[in-house]
Amino acid sequence: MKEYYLQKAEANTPPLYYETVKNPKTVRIVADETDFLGYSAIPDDRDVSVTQKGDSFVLDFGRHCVGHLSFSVKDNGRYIDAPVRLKLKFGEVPYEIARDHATYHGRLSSSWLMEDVINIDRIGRIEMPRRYSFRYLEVTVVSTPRPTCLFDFEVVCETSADVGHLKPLPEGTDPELVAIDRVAATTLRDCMQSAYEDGPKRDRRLWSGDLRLQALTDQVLFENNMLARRCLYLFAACRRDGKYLPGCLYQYPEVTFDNGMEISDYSMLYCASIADYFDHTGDLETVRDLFPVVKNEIGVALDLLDENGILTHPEGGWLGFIDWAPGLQTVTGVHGAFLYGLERVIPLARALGETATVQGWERILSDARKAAKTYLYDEKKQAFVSRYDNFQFSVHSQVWMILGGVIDAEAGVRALKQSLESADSVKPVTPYMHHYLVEAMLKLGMKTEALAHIKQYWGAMVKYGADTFWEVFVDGDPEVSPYGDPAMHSFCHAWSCSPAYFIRKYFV
Ligand code: RAM
Repeated sequence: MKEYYLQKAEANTPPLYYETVKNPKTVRIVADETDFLGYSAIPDDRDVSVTQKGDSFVLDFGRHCVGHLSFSVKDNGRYIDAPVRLKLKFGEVPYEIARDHATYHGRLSSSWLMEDVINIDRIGRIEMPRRYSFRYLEVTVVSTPRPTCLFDFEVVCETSADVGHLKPLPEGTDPELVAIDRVAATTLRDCMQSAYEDGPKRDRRLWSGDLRLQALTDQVLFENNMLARRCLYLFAACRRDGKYLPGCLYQYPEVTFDNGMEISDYSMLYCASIADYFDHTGDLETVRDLFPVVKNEIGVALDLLDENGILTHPEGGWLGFIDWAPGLQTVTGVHGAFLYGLERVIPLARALGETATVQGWERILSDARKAAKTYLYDEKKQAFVSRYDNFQFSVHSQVWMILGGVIDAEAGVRALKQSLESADSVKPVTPYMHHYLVEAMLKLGMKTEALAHIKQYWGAMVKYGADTFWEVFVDGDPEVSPYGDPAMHSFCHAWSCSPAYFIRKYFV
């Protein structure tokens, strides 16, 4: 089956579209306390056409680019008789240019920080072999024997998004929503490559949790069903009997993954992605191909139900993801994601004529919801707080229980509002978790609150000048970081593109 899935993935590799971005402007990066990360770019009218050893300038390409950089180098009348050594530093946001990489103290490898030193032995056109993700480029002339001219910088941007397919929002749409939708579309565009990458700056991996939100949002923006299909098959190729799928996979040099990267909530969301894909395309053939994987994922979860019927975490692997909120307890969230995924795949079984499976899953879903109400809900508090999560009170638990269909709308609104208003509850830190918060609000009929939340949360990033939405965002607290250092953050992170989905589906 693996070979078949790989072939299908290969056959669904989408074409890339290219666009050249030229004529960057020279800017200066300056401290700016009104900016979220403390820096912004202002025009620089210095003449940088001839440079000497030690000179440095910053270029602004005017938009977020994912692609290959090239530029020209020539002498200024006298032969350059030694290599020209340049340092190139790339930033999606001004902060990354301002930040001294030597002070990086995060957990992930510093080699992700986008910086290269190159030696030019022969002047002419220089084509950089790596793909970068950036808007700003700092060029430092580390060494040159004689005055050197650096010019005609350009980027050939690449994406598998057909931007011609993107429809403008109807005339008269609230300008705040238009701005949020535009940034969301740019974010998704730049994460769409040969797979839905999580972020083109860093991991460049296909994560199932991110895939779900990207494919869903893509349905209302570029509609690259081929890419969605490819990604579903790529994961299927990584399936192992009796184990959850890996939470992420690598495409190159061949499709592979790390052991120990199983993430139970992500597995359920992978199943939900197949349902999303089916709802959008009606492509039953693909569902039939992928259904053994769905059955495997659900089967693994069922084996992990404890004596109370609550989903426990697998040995090894991650203890559920849910969000990067520090110290978050995830049993309730993971159980909710299981209910959510299971509810979504029942119609798939029905469409395939698997009657016994439908009946079995319906019974399990109902039992697992009852178990959640019995063991995860605190009647006194009127919210989901339990010993399973060390009695931690979080927005996350309420959201996933609502999405899992455990309580009715009235009780759901009460629990959710309580968790949002409480000073002691754990709050979401990623746009990814904020997506599910908005989804829970919509499920409860809180349409006004959902819209206000989109404007407040994603709208705040737009006000800070975001070209693309960020991986992590807690307004007023730029230091919140899953990696121990915001320099590692991806500032074009696909899981934050979903307000476009909400806007186009519910608010225009
Ligand atoms: C990070 C990435 C990715 C996410 C995982 C859980 O490495 O941000 O998008 O899915 O965490």
